[in-house]
Amino acid sequence: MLRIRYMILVVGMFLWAACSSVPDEKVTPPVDYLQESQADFDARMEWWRDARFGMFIHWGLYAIPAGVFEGDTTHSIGEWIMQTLHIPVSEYEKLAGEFNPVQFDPVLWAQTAADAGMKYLVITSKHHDGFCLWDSEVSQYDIMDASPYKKDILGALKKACDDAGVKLCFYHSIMDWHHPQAQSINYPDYNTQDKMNPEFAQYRDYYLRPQLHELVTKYDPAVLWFDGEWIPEWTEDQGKALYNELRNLKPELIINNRVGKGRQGMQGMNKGDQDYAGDFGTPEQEILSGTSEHDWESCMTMNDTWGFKSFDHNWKSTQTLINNLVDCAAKGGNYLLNIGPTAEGLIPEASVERLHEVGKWMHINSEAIYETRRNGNPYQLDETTKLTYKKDGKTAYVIATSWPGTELNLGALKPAAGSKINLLGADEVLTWEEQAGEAIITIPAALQDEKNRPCDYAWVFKVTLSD
Ligand code: H79
Repeated sequence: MLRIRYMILVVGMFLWAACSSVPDEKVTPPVDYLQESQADFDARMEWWRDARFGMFIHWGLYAIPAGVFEGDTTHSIGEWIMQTLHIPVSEYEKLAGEFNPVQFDPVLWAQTAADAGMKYLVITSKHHDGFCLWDSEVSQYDIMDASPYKKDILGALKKACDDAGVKLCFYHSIMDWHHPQAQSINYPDYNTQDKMNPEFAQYRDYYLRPQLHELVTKYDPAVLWFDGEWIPEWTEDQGKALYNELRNLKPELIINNRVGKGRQGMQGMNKGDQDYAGDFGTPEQEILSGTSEHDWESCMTMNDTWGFKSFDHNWKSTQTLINNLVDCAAKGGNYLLNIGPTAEGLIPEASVERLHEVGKWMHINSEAIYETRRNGNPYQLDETTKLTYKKDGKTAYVIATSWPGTELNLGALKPAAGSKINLLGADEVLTWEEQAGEAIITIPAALQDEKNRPCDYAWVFKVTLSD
């Protein structure tokens, strides 16, 4: 008995010591992650560079009006409907009471991303409209407190993503049209975006930052993808401070450049005048015209909206999506391809069909995408023939997004002597020879018949560069 009491005492003291040694404030001085070495940066970015392909998900209250609010139609991007149709906060927020996505299937969403070959998924924890997809401790304007659904969407997705081997990441808007100490001050006069909220620091310190702490500590996201940083209240200094604060919470976290004020318009790369906070550039709806020495990710829609719009049927072809993925990889960037699920929780059929086709292509050809890096060699042979290089530099992939015909001239690309070149998805070793210093692959007659090719859309020739 005494022995048990003694053990309880010892265990109790141990627990007390353990708890009391966790201070409210960090006792160790915070690390200055703005001074990170190149080696540490490279190590942290490794999985992200290897991934090359991710899924963007824009999902929130705007999926309910889906482009039409009380008879008014927006011709702009759907998630901006509150702003573009001048809907007062008091009207828009009523949508929360209708948000009940009973058909949301997190396992299906995560599996859809994985099957398409996407290695990470970035979902809107909060878009500019301010509505939150998790039970935020500092907000009532969230899925648990304001909607009839009352389930933790981000929590369910976290589990599903972990199970599917997809890294969960969050988009989070710095701007907030709903919060009284943020941009709701500009409502209902929607055109005074330059009117600063004098209480913005309160929003930042008692709402925005606590929310980000919640997201990082509860869901352990791999990337935080900021947006809405262009508001005049937000400064580069605040961006740097937030970057450092979040990295101190989770050192391996990757954060986009919209955490600060570096980006140059929609092209998304940082201005060159100073070092800005953030790990990668964010071209929006465009792909860089060439390579860059910096990391970057092009985010793009599949139709013309991010958030679901019932009448937007302007879908890009699967061919275009694959061309874009290949173009990004060839130029050393990632491709973040968006879906906008419905208010019921369904991924639009047109998106599902295209993701399925991309997945079939990736099943054969993903080694030409994953773990590739930009290279000093050319990134393309011509407009439709792109090059990727495995990160060890030993293999190049020649990706032809239109069928090359009976021969393929590798131009400036030099295969190793005796390189066994083959088409991915087919074992046959292709003959090639050097003519006037350029390697020319002969493409067999059988492959001239589409039916005999291993895939549609784009064909990959694997070339050994050195042993
Ligand atoms: O989340 C997606 C967009 O909602 C967000 N970034 C991507 C990833 C984004 N925020 N701002 N922008 C994109 C720039 C968009 C400006 C426009 Fe408009 C919105 C053009 C038309 C609607 C506001 C209203 C500016 C002009 C009219």
